[in-house]
Amino acid sequence: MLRTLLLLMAITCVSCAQQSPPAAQPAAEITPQPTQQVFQVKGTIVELTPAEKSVRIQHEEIPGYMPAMTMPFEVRDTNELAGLEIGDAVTFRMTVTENDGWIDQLKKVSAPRITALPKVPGLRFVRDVEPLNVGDAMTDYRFTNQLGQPFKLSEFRGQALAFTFVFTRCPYPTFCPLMSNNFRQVQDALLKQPNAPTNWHLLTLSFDPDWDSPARLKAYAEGMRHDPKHWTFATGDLTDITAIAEQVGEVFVRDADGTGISHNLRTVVVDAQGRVQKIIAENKWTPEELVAELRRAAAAKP
Ligand SMILES: [Cu+2]
Repeated sequence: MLRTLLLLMAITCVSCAQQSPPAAQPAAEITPQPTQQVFQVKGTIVELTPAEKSVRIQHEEIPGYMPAMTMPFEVRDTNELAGLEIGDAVTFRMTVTENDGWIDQLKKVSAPRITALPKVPGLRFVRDVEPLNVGDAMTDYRFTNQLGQPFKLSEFRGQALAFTFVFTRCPYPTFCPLMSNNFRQVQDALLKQPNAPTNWHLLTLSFDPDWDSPARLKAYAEGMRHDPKHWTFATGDLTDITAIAEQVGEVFVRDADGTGISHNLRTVVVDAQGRVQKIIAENKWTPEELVAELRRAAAAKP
């Protein structure tokens, strides 16, 4: 869908260019990268973590790109965070490329400061699970794959398993699309490496089961060029998805208008003996690291 949008934008730009006289064309110095999109966005600061070059913002809808949601953004120049506080209304420029996204030009605006954090709609309580730690036996769950077939996590026993969470409508390049692109690189690397193990599997779980039907997941999986023998996409009962998410620190909250989902990221490696080997937070990991974890997990002995 993003590609269609970019294509449309490119078409629009071409038609503008044809209408303007050639002399008025800006020189090459302002030529943006072809796949770069820039948006002017408004929002409210929810969390400031300058050490991680990150600011969590409850942002308004970005028409044509992303519904309103609360999410962390990378701030390349942390000097821009000076003087900003939680609750400040801000405007900023958001730049997204095919694989990256960041914000700059953060400016406080004189909107009334909110005194309380935004109310979280649709919070679900599933408290009958314990958090999982490294070394724990992975809890068994039953989900449904992209072909509509039910399966259990315990069926991957004997294989190294990495699972992560996405929702297929997530557009922001450093969030869900990055998790899927990383998984594809892991898949391709393990399929190509001559001495790689063969007992490994990737699992992408949707936390948007209302929208992400098996058919939609299948289309998404094919877009990712998945090898169905090694990479499963799954949906399931929201109670189960919430429970497994909660066990590994994955949090997702549907936004008030019902289309966006605010969420963090977790990627979990379970070894061939069914034990949790690693829980990787957020998006700073590389495909190479996950390949190394899976190779170790595939060789796990009792
Ligand atoms: Cu996402």
